[in-house]
Amino acid sequence: MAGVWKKLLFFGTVFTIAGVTHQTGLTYFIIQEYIPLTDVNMSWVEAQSFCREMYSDLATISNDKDISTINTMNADVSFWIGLYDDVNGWKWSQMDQHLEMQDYRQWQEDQPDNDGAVEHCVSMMEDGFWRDNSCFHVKLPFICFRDDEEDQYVLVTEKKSWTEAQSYCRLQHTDLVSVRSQTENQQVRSRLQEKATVQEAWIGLHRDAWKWSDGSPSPFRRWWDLQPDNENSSQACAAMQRGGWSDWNCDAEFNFLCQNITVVTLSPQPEPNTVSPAGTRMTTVRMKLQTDSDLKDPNVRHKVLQQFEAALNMQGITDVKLHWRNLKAEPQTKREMHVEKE
Ligand SMILES: [Ca+2]
Ligand SMILES: [Ca+2]
Repeated sequence: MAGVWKKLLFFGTVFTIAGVTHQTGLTYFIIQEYIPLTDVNMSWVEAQSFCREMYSDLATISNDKDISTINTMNADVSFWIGLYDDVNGWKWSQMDQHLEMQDYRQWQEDQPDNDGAVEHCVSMMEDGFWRDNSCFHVKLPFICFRDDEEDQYVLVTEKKSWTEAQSYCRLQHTDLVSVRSQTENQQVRSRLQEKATVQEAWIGLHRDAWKWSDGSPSPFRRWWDLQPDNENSSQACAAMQRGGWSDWNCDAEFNFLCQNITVVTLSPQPEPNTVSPAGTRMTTVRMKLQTDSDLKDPNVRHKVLQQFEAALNMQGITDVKLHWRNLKAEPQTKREMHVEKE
């Protein structure tokens, strides 16, 4: 069943080159191929599993060119992409300084709610319970930790954003405070209660928001106006429609966009370039392709050549004609490519 999908849908795939790097005589190409799944609706997690099983992952979209490529493949429908809000990715500011991960949490009822999709930092109320707030737009007093056995907790009553508070604590003391147990929570709460004017203060808990399923660090985003909004505090997965993105409940069922990543390794050949009688220089390049795509498919092979040619052009090498040459003694996936330069 899944195999049939792959075969039927493969016709609609588009390749783009995601990156070219050089490393000690070898050149690596990473070819990203988008595969739209338009005949099936799944939740985001189901779609992710499907893409990981059949291809590489749900799609990462890294630039305007990717958007244009995808727009030629999909009409008005909504479809999942690989972007998700890591709502459980809480970490302590001090973890950056190798503090051990702890699971202790003291959330207020109905928190964290990521109201408006902008709440990625945490404050403590005077009753000792926590809630999430905007790291940039909300200004609060805060509690720093300092490495001093006598007096570890410093309440700063000046109101700052979480990010400003973190910088202040790191500069003046050690860091924003970590709260890793009921005992520590009580100690920090006591410090907060010492000032009657302070009802709420930043602590060191925070998280990153949107992440790509394949781990790509790409910061590219193409949200529609007023999105993401985390409507009803229940939206943590991104879908694309008509070129822009919105956040949706991850249980919604949509079409989706997978990606296949092909890693192409070029090995330099030992023999020198040969010049044909007609004056054409012929270079043989051995390529190793790591891919789930069917390299016996002429369509796939043609597209790999196209992308390779585009990559050569980007490096100022033009007027080349590329051909595949099969090597009988080698496994199916190892082939040589001819580069003719006129
Ligand atoms: Ca909140
Ligand atoms: Ca939304």
